[in-house]
Amino acid sequence: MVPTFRYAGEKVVVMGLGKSGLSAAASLRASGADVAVWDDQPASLAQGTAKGYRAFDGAAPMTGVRAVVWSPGIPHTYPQPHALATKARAQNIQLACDVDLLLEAQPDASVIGITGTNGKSTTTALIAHVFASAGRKAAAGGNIGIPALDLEPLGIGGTYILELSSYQLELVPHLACETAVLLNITADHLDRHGGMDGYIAAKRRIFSYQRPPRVAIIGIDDAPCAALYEALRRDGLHTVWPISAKKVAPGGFYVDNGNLIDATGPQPVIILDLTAVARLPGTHNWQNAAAAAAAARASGILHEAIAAGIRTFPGLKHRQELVQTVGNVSFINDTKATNADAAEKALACYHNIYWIAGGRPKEGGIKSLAPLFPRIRHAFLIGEAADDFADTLDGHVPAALYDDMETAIEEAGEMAIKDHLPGATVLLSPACASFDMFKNFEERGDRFRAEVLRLWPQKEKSQ
Ligand code: UMA
Repeated sequence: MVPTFRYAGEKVVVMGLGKSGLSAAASLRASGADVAVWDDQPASLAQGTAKGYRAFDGAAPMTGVRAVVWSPGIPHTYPQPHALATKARAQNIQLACDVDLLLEAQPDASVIGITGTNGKSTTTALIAHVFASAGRKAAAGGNIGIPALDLEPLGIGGTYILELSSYQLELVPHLACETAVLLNITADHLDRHGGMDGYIAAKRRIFSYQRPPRVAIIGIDDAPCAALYEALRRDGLHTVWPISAKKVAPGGFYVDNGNLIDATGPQPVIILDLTAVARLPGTHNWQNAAAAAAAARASGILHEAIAAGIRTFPGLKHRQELVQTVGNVSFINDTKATNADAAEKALACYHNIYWIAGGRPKEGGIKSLAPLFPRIRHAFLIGEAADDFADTLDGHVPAALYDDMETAIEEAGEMAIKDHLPGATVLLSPACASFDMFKNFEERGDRFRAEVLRLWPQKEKSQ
């Protein structure tokens, strides 16, 4: 746990008692702060009071409150500000999330921030793995699922590798990354940012107040990021390294014919052949690898050590995770694909796909995936989006609707095993949020893994 002594003896309100709120409350209390907590869900609030925290009295004035630690999932501006956010701001109290408390508490440690619509967890974990295999003192956390204050104090010589969501980027006034990575931008979370401009503005904050050597690493494979890249180059404040998985990126890191290339020096240097790295399939993962290599290089890690780290990366749960193989059928858990753009990345990696999709729909549905429909043998649709997805697939892909994911898994697996097509893949890549049927995407992925292993327990081969 990272202590937050700056707030010792001060009144602090922790708003939201999910993972990050509970972690912040624990650090603050252990550091001597006077902590009051709130959560709009009575059960979550009760969990907090059962731990001995005082419930915040929403009707009382906020006199003497030094800070409000805001959970990133709670709206504070769009679509409507939460009443407590309005009240705090009226008292000139700035909202900040747990990541900000870490940055305040650990000013001597270095910070690498990673954001982007897709791929940020894989990139964060990959950077952390490269640092660990190079013998560097580092810790990864943030949106990846490890609350910032649950990390260890690193101090001087240590590096925090922080996955930052657009929600968190609006709540980190002390952010000052040595190295900041923006992977890509496609529409997501627009309701929380008042539209696309607000979402891009939130992502851009990762480059604010960077500390020397101020390395800005930006994917140039989508229009919003390419425009930001040009703008940062023009402002002259940063060392800007472009990254691409699709084209030559002079002065940056890119992938050509599967080779990851560092072109920041006088001559381009091949770091390694990514086609041989089974845990990073697809061009989207090649972009993640290019970003990770760039971030490691910015911290002085040599090419050989970067290549060794990338080669031995074990992969992440819930992102194209190989759960089981039965004969020639692979069962892949890609529950983290909560929008069409993320699902597209996985669909592009396989042929003869038995696709389990659906959940709480995102704007635009799956129309953008039409070019990949020929890869899908059959769709098994669940959740609130099922009818809409079936309409989009009609005439292109045979589809059936299911009330629960378990039945969809069983039928998808049986059909794939019976069809016996080469490289067949049962792919959970829902292109939807999970909240209509599950607590979160992790629960959806855990249930997929458990059900696959219950139905086909024999582990024949692992990747
Ligand atoms: N709550 C209220 N009032 C509201 C809304 C929510 O009181 O109006 C309460 C809920 O009852 C709940 C708490 O706030 O108890 C939830 O807080 P939270 O949603 O911020 O969740 P945490 O458990 O603290 O998790 C957060 C991140 N969640 C979100 O940003 C939504 C986690 O990212 C992150 O891993 C964790 O902190 C640790 O840093 C998850 C996520 O879905 C993975 N992120 C989004 C994404 O990746 O797309 C941004």
